[in-house]
Amino acid sequence: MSTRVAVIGAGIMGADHARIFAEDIPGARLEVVCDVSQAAARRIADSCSARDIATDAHAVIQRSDVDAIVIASPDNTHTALVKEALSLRKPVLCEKPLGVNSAECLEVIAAETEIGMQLLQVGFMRRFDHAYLAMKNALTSGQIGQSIMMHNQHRNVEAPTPEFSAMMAITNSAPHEFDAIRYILDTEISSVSAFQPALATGSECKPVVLVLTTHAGQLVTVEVNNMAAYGYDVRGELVGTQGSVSLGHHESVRLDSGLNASTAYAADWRPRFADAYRQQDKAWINAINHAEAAPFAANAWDGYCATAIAEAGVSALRSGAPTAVNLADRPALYGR
Ligand code: ISE
Repeated sequence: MSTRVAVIGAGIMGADHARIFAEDIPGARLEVVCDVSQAAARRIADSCSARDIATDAHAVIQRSDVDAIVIASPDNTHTALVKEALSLRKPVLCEKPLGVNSAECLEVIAAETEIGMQLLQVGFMRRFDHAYLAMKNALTSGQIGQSIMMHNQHRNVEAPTPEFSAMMAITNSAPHEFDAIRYILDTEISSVSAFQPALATGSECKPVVLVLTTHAGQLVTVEVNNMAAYGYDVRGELVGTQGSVSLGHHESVRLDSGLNASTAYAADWRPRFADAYRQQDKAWINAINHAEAAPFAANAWDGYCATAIAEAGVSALRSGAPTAVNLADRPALYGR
């Protein structure tokens, strides 16, 4: 059985997903690449041997030769497209963020709850990363005792655009951490405080340090730095009562040469998380083909929580005060 997939959005992530479906996933067939730019859709479709291209996402979702949809279009288009796919009971893998605000995410939750089954997976691929999985395993196996603190660093070489602000770093970059924290600690976030260096850096996007408290009582830090300059670098440490576990180094190769040892940094997140994306997409197709939930995957509730935490982070940065994360009631469809 082959699931016929349409990828909506032929930007960086759409192109990556298209390639993964074309090359790496038995049980899936890349049917359509859709983008408002026909040339972009054509370029990706040709390089991935997709059967067809399109420029109208709504029409693609309706097509009878499309079974499942990957949404990698601009953030502000996500929820409308997700809701359209859900109304036709078509499974969706939606890139993060699920919505640009929590109200949008709640609309998706309402739509899915009405259908009564989970058809949406949110693209928090770090859940499939071997290092994050090992971190979670160190905790659940009891090796580090009880978790008390988690430290996260998320550094990009530079902001994607000159207007990209610190607020946008909280809503666009940090949700990966928000999701990983909830996933690993298995608790919700209670409050967020936000801090920035006072000195001028010449960038719109000065680093932000967020301090989060959890329902279970842990203290968590998140540094989001979109002017790191030296390379893409994600670090993390989970500190327990009996030990600590850290994400390993970003590269597996160390070069020893000229009286020096060095490792290379990638320019963006794709090499670091290439395998996680692959595993995520594979799990999504496997779940569709076997009509079961993908283990580890983020659902609509997780997408909503990440956006709600980001909102609290933005208001904490604006006000300078700790901000509570007030979540809606979790529908039974999403477990306890
Ligand atoms: C980007 O949108 C991503 O999703 C990447 O995974 C993340 O590392 C980067 O900071 C974001 O801007």
